[in-house]
Amino acid sequence: MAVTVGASRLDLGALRRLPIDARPLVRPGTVPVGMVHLGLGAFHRAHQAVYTEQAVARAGGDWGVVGVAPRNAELVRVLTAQDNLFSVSTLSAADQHTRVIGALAGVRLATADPQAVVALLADPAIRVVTLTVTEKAYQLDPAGGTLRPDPALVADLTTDRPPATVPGLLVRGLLARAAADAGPIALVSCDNLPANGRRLRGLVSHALAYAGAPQPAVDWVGAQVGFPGTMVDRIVPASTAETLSAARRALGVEDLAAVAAEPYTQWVIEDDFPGGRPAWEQAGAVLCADAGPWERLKLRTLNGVHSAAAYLGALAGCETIADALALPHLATVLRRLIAEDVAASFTPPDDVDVVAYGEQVLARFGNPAIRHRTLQVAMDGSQKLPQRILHTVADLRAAGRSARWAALVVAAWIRFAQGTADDGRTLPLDDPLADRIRTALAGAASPADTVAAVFALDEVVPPEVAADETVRADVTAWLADLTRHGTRATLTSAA
Ligand code: CS2
Repeated sequence: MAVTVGASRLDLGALRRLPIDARPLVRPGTVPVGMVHLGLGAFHRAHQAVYTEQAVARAGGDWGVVGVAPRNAELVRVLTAQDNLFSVSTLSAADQHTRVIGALAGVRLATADPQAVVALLADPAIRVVTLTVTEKAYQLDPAGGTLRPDPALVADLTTDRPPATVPGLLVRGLLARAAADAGPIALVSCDNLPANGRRLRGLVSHALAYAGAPQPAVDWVGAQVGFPGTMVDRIVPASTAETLSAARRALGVEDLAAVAAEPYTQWVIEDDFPGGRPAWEQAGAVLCADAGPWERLKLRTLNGVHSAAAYLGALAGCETIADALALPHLATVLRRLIAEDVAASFTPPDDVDVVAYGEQVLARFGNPAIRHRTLQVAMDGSQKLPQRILHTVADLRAAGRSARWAALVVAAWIRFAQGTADDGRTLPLDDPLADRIRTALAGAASPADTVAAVFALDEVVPPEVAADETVRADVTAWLADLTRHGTRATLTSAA
């Protein structure tokens, strides 16, 4: 549907014209600032922003959020023009509900004014920093979690120039906060990394060491900064023209920062907030001592199966995850992946039935109103595969079990990285390690050579998986099938 020319814009003045149930739960601009969020992408807007607004509406607290976009100048321009307002449309097959969210108290663009971000992190009013910056922004080796700084991060850590990377911003901010003794704070990773709280703590401590930070500052960070781990969940595809049209139909005004999301939402948070936190439990979040089991459940079952559907779907020419789910036999194969491999690889939290959880995940993937592109889920595979699939493989093999279905996902990723779909169309390799992956693939002719070359990428493939001949043979056999017979035939004979 075409955008209506001249439709007025979402901003504070437009709120009173909105349907009552589409208005924010708090009066925008009236909640004092207490939080910074790094990474203003669609996921944040439909997840932490929604929880935080609801927590403040129910329980109060000075938890207005300053949203920092690392690079997206256009989004910051739009949100500024809209008085920091945006809407979330919750979509199911039968229903749409759109509401404007009033959580954001301000927005900043890190590349335009990094010092303002550093100053915020050192501001005693700020006591919580949440992050959704995607896996690659942490600059950690995905398999092992050690720091692999690129030249921009090295410059951030070893020179005085304004920081240009997320770890650079955090380290400069923490050093400024330590120098000002500005009080305790929690840095909360909400990215799909394994043990994300521990990873972020490790990142900060490696980066401080790399920067040669003085011992009193290192001690201050050790004593004053919490790194709670979290499990975050809601399917929120990148916004499209359709997302904006749906928001406009519901609101009667133009919202250029609109997002659309599925109804399901979950947030499990370790309760380690030395400077306090919003009452997120009032908004349905679960606060606990250890989010690890929830995180494994979600990364392996939801995200692992998502990646499986994305690679196999993209190879078969499917545009969206929902289309992929409709491929003959794909759902059967994903059910076997869940029941035979994923469920056998770890102990779930609170006696969750992994197979039932997996059924719910498959139903969510099939939501026809959520047009999540296979290529979006497929991107950054090198950063995602370890926690989504390769740790499942490692744990199954350590227990002496087969990892045959997980091996199919590894093979599908490799075939995807080779760059051609079954119908001959080119598939984009959008990955921070794209050059290394391409170089590895270029020299290999047979499926066995290809798997050997990919298994030699030690920042992606854990050593015990790379050395496992059974896994290597399984991945090679699947890759040979996908190459010779195509995805549909491979699924038919596997199911
Ligand atoms: C997806 C996730 O893009 C991806 O890699 O698997 O963004 C997924 O939609 C979310 O983690 C759901 O909580």
